[in-house]
Amino acid sequence: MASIAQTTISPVKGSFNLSNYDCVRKSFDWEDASKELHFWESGKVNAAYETIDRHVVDGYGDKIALHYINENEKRSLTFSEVKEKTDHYGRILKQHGVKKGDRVFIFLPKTPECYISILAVIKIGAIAGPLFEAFMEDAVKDRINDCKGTVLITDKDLVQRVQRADIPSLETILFSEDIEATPVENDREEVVEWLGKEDGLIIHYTSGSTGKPKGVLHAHRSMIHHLQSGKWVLDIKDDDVYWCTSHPGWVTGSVYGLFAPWLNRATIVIQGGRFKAENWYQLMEDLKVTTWYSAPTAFRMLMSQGDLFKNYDLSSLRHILSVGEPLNPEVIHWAWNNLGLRIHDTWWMTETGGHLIVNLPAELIKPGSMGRPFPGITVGILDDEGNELPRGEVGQLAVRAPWPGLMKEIWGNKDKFDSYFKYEGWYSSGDLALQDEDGYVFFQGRSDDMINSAGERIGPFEVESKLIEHPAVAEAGVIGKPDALRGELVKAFITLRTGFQESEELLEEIRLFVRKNLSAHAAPREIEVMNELPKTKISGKILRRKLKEWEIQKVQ
Ligand code: 6R9
Repeated sequence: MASIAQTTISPVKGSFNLSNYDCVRKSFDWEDASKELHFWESGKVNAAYETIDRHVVDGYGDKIALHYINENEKRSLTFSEVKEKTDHYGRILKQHGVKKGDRVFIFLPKTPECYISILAVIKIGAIAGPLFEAFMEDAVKDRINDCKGTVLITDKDLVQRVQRADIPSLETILFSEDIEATPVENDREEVVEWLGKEDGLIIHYTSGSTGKPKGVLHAHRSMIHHLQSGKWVLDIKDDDVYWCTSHPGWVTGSVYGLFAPWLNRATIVIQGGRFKAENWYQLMEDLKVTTWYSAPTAFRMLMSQGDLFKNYDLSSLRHILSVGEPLNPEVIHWAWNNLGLRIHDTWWMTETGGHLIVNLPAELIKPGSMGRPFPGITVGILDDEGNELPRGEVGQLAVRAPWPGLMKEIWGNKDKFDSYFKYEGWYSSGDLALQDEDGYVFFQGRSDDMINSAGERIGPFEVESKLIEHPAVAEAGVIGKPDALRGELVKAFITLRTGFQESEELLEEIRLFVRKNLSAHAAPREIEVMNELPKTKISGKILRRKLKEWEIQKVQ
């Protein structure tokens, strides 16, 4: 059995939305969770309605729905205002002929307009495709082309990265700067399109290890998962000020930055601009943030700033959560010793649509573990034949399927979708883990070549494909190199075409080439030139595993 941390941290005193996990675990039923939502009675399903409009109908229209804060801007909107804006955006989209099931992409920085656009698309029954603001030309183009998006909402700055001529399905580009002032022809028209639980909600692209990013499509039924995990894991209460630091282009930013908090009627914080420790602490002080959901890389960056937190009043903070990459025990101890708060790790994936393994606020935390299965979720650790392994053994982390948040399909790729269900009755995550006697799950790594840098999933294939488009690069193998701050960093091994000489300028040019065409987070931070790359004897495939072994040996 792998060695695991034995120290635990008890819950701090307080009232929690769920305080008896073992009892609830046995009796919990997803159907019951749905009853809170309007559609349970009305039969009319629309996640945007449940997220915003429902609260206005229930008399909470004047409650602050969001605080927006950027270097030179600060504003707030109530639930009524968000409702009106999503209605207006929805009507404009309808005027442009958007219909149920159409794919509408949103390519905007983290602003209220980004959130409003996503909800407006959903409100009129179309499928929202949020794109991360740092994506470059090819990343934007590939995603819209894959599911044939017809409309794009962007701004006059980001539109420069949209190569319209290469996206034949794209009929309309709308600028968020203009939508507000554009008149609608019929401002009485009913905006909400009533749907079924299985209808498409949102599509998130995520990296694979062997191909282009895949479009993970979620259905409206996911809102049950979002609602319930928001209640129990985020522990949202009516006077909370909730801040999720992720952009809605990543699944954490949509599910736990938008849906889960707003389904639970929380006031959310939307923060623009780049990471800066001072600004983050200042924001928490100014807005009296109570609940904060972020990622290990961000916590490690704050930790590296030492006592900086002492300059700020963080007394409103009561609940911290983490996701996306392994959360080091030392980070948990740092927060406990310095902020007096535990960090609650959560494990899930784009494909799972919501939390599956969690640390509930009222439960013991074992630093080093990701927590225990969410009520209603059964985890299995499987061997390569799909048999369950005894507690304490490392194997494939799998989950009994289905559950409400589980993806509906991989866009246009049934084989890929089916590959997640190769063991009868189980969803296979691709992660390796062990589960201890108490049910706590410990992450052990990936079973494939996926890279996790600062919580972002990066497929080596996509980076390799981009590298070899550069005229100097003959072949490329890309791996995640262990890194204290980012978990892993993207490292490329390349061979050069004849006629090219290795030089610092050339390597920098190659790095910028990937950065400019793909995205900043996928650009290799290190590039090493080799005479040849290790390959499999029979098929001649580049052996990423070998490259990784070398790299790890170098570090040790
Ligand atoms: C929500 C999200 C999913 C992959 C997942 C795993 C890694 C996520 C983690 C974690 C260790 C945690 N991951 N949470 N690893 N501890 N608490 O992150 O989705 O971007 O699809 O990534 O991230 O490897 O399989 P996504």
